[in-house]
Amino acid sequence: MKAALEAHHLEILGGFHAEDDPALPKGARTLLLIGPSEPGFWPHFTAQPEWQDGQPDPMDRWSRRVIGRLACDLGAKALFPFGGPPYHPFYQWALRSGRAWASPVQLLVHETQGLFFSARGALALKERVELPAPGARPCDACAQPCADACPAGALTPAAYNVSECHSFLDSGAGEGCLSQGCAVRRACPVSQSYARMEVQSAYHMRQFHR
Ligand code: B12
Ligand code: SF4
Ligand code: SF4
Repeated sequence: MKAALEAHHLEILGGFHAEDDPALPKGARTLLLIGPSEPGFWPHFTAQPEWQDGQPDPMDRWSRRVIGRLACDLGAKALFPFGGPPYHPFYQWALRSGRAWASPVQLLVHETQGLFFSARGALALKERVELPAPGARPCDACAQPCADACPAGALTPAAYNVSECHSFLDSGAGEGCLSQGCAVRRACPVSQSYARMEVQSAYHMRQFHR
C-alpha cells in the first residue's frame, strides 16, 4: 500500500483499530488517514487533470478520484473530510491515531507535519493491519510560539474567532497569511521541518477566504 500511495505523493498520517464503530462503515476494522507527502506534492498535484481542467475544487475532485481508486483496489471504503455537513469526524480520528494532538490553539499538530496537518481522505479497511506505535506530543517540549503568532489575535489558546481572521485577511495586513499560509501554522517548528510549499498554502487560503 505504501508504494501505491507514494505514486500519488500521499502517505499514511496515522490510523487506529476499530470494532463496531458507528462513525465508520459497517465491518471496518482499521481506519487510515491519508494526506500529502512532501517534498514534491504540489508539482505532482498541479500536473493532474483536475488542476489542469480549470474547473472548481480541483483538490477535492483529485482526492475523490485517487483515494477512491485506491479504496476499490484494496476492497476498502474511502471517506473524505469535505462534502458535508454532516462531516466525518476527521479531527477526532486524528486524535485517535496517536500521531496528532490538539495544539495549544486547538489546531491539530502532527508528529511530522506539525500544524500543516491536513487529510485528503481516509481508508476504512475490513482487515486489522499493523500500525506504527503512537508518537510523543511535540508541544510538551516546546516554547509554544503558536500561542501568540496570529497578528490579528484571532487564533489564540482562548479561541478561534473566524470573522476576525477574515477581516484581517481583507485588510492589506493579511497579505502574508494569504500568500504564505496562516502565521500560526507557520510558527510551529514541526511545520517548519516539513517541506510544504508556500504556493500550496496560498491555494488553501484562497479556498478558505473567497
Ligand atoms: C468546518 C471546518 C472548518 C471551519 C471551522 C468552523 C469552526 N471552528 O467554527 C472553518 C471554515 C473556519 C475551517 C477553517 C480551516 N480549517 Co477546517 N475544517 C472543517 C471541517 C470540514 C469540519 C469540522 C467539523 O465541523 N466537524 C464536525 C464536528 C462535530 O467535529 P469537531 O471535531 O468538533 O470539529 C471542530 C474542529 O474541526 C474545529 N476546526 C475546524 N477547522 C478549524 C480550524 C481552526 C484554526 C481551529 C482552531 C478549529 C477548527 O471546528 C470544528 C467545529 O467546532 C474539517 C474536516 C472534517 N471533516 O472534520 C476541517 C479541518 C478540521 N480543517 C482543517 C484545516 C486545514 C483548516 C484551515 C487551516 C484551512 C486552510 N486555510 O488551509 C482553516 C483555518 C484557517 C486558517 N486560519 O488558516 C483540517 C485540520 C487542520 C489542523 N491542523 O487541525 C481539517 C481536519 C480538514 C482536513 N482536510 O484535514 N475549518
Ligand atoms: S508551536 Fe510548539 S506548542 Fe505549538 S503546535 Fe507546534 S509544537 Fe505544539
Ligand atoms: S490566517 Fe492569519 S489572521 Fe487568520 S488565524 Fe492564521 S495568522 Fe491569524
